Formats: sequence, C-alpha cells, structure tokens
Amino acid sequence: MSIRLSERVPVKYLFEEGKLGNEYVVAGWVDAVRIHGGVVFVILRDRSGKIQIVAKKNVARSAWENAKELSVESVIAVRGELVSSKAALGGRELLAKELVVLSRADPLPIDIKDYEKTVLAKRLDWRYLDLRNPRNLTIFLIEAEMARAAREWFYSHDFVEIFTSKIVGAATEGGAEVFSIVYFDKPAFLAQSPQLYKQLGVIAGFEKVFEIGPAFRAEPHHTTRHLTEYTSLDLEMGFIDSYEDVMNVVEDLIKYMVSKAIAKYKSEIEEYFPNAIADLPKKVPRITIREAYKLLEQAGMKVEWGEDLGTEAERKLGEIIEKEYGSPLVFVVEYPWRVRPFYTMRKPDEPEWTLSFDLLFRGLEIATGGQREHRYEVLKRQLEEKGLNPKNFEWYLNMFRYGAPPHGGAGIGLERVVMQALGLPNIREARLLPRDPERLVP
Ligand code: AMO
Repeated sequence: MSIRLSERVPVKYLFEEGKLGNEYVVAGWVDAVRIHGGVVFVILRDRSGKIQIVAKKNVARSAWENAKELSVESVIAVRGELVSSKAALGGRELLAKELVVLSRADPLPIDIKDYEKTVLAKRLDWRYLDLRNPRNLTIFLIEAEMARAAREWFYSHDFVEIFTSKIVGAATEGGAEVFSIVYFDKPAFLAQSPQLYKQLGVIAGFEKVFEIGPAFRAEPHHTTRHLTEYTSLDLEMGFIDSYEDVMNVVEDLIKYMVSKAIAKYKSEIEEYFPNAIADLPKKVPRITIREAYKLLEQAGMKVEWGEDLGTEAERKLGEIIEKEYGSPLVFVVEYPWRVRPFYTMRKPDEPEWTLSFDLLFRGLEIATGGQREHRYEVLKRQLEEKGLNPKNFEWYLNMFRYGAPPHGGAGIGLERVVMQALGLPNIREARLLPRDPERLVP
C-alpha cells in the first residue's frame, strides 16, 4: 500500500482548510456504501465528521473494486483528490485514487444509526459499537471537556491536584454502601469518596486540593441516577470563614465546566440533545432545607422536618425553583445532622442542623459539600454519636491534634452533571462502561 496513515488528515480539515485539486489521505469507518455500476459512493466517518468518497472504475479500477465489496463499519484508508460536488454533503467529496481496507467488519449485532431501536442494556453490551453513533460519542467528548475545564478552573485558582488511594481501611460515607475487598489478610474496602484524604491534603499544608477520580458505592438499587462506580470531582479548601465560601467555589466551577462544554459542542448539542440546558443562571438561589420543606408542603408534598429530601422531593423542588427563580440550579443548605456524615460541622446555635449543602440541577442532586468539623474533641464525639468506632478512625482523628485549619469542601458527580446538562434519561448513558448490580462487562 502506498498510503501512509501518518499523512492522514481529519475529515473536518478537508471542509475547513482543504484545497480543491489537492490530494489527501483520510481514514476511518465506512458509514454507508451505494453502488451505481461503475461508480461507488462511500461515506467515510472519522471522529471529526463525514465525507463522501467517490470510487470510479474509469479513474482507479482497484479502488473501485475494493469499494464495491465494502461492508459498513469496516475501517478503510483512502488517498484521493478533493473535488467540489453539488450532490455531496458539504459540497465536497474525495475522488479516490487508492482505497484500502484495513479491517473488514462483519454484519453488526445492533443498529448503530437508529440507536433507539436497541434497549440500553444491549447497547451497553456492545458499547464500542454504540459509540460509533456520533450522538453517543459526543456525550463523552462533552464529559471530557467538562473534566478538562474543571482542571483548568482548579489550576487557575491555585488548587493542587492530588491522587488518593482507592483501597481503604474504613468507610467514609456510612457503612451500608461500601464494597468489601480481599486485601491479603485484612479487611479493606473500595473508597466511597476521597473525603478523609482530601481533608488530609488540606491539613498537610496544600491548603487547597482537588481530585478527579473513581468512587465506589455498593448501591443495590436499579435507578436511572445511581452507578456503583462513578467519577467524583472533589475539592477541599482550608482557611474558610463558612460553607458559603465552598458554595461560591462550587457555583463558579459548575458554571465554568458546563458553559465551556456547551459552547465547544454547540452545534452537536443542537443536533443531538433537544433537552439540553440552554444557559445557566447568573446567580444560583440558596435556600435552607427548612424553606424547602415549606415550599414542598405548599406544593402538596410533605417531607418530615429532619428528613432528607428523597428523589421525588428533589424533583418537585427543582420544578418549584425553576418556576419561582427561573434557575435550573439551587443550593439547599443546612441539612439535618441526622442525615449527614460524622465529619460535618453543625450549626453552633442549633446543632440539629449542619453547615452543609446540596446542589440540585434540574431537580437532581449533583453535588454535596459543607464545612468540616476540625475540633478534635467535637469530632470524636460526633464519630461516637454516629455509632462509628473511633479506633477505626484513629489516624484521621489524630490529624486534628496537630494543627488543622477550618476547612470545607464538596464532591460533584461528573456523570450526573453531564446527564442533567444534556437532559439524558439515564445516568448509564453518561458513563463509558457503567457498573450496576448486574453489569460487570465489558
Ligand atoms: P455524596 O455521598 O453526596 O457526598 O456524593 C457526592 C456526589 O457524588 C454523586 N454520587 C453518585 N453519582 C452516581 N452514582 C452514585 N451511586 C452516586 N453517589 C453519589 C452525586 C453526589 O452529589 N464526601 C461527600 C462530598 C463532600 O462533602 O465533599 C460525598 O461523597 O452527584
């Protein structure tokens, strides 16, 4: 083969910068083939777009012969002349001089063009084929852009990126949802969150830290919002006056991530995601959970004082806030102590409420955070109050004996942000290889 793949240009380049009359090499997947006697039309697709390839018997016989035998989703490389064409999408096509098959595809087990014909579970079984559909692939380009933007935000605000252990000795977020693992002769778990280690980062002297990494939850329920493994975007910052400082950071960060991604993929979002968010509010409203109880009660939904907001309550509250404040985002603050983890700081004057918050996006919790208890004696009492054994947290408790600044932070579920920003019906769509109680492959 005289085609050199290293000379390949992205399809998009041919439309934006390619010169008519010049020869180019492109390579990608066969999206469609039409045979008209001595002419074969092939639509070639790469990550950047699609272009029509024309293989003519009387121009390049061997290219034409290869083209008429093509199966869809085969991988090919083409060297050809860029010519203008009234009939082709984008007004340009490539007149093949050479066309080689790099990998021949068998008939496909799922319909990748009309992806909705296949149930999600089966699409996920064939995930690498499912992602050949540009709409599905775009979800992950958007997710990557959000993660990139988040990193950019953190670095430009002096946060230090840390990488913490995912094999841990004790549960951080309560015991029920933790995966036990076999670790030589010791009990061990998969980390539910980097909570204790991001606090360690602050106390060690980094002052402001962040991590983007996996979190594991032994979540037995089948819902459209829960995964057993998700990507957690965590931050922790020292020397705060209050949890308001953390909310300001989360608000700025979320707006930055989402707006960067929707700006970069504007045309794809318009084409593929009719329920995507159009724009974000200037200021995210903040209400106490007590106000939330009242608003919900007025709307006919009773949540007992001191209870957490369930799925339905969150959804309803999202609707109310959208209507009253015109905002898809809302911070709910001062959650009850009884539903918050031991490390949360409580309100000094009303200890049944905490200095913590959740951020709801279109009626779904996407982030949790708050100020942490940094006073050794109080923290120890809180651990005991939650029925945890201080022995298991000895190393953690000790941190607060040797100089721990007031601090706070938050954890954001990346898949939930993507799901809500694009208006996806199921969180599994926003996870490359989702894990749930049934799914372990691929
Ligand atoms: P929390 O347990 O609320 O808080 O989790 C933080 C955020 O992580 C996401 N999330 C999930 N996403 C998908 N599937 C799940 N099973 C799942 N569980 C949680 C949600 C949630 O808002 N340590 C605290 C955070 C902190 O205070 O800094 C924590 O983990 O978006």
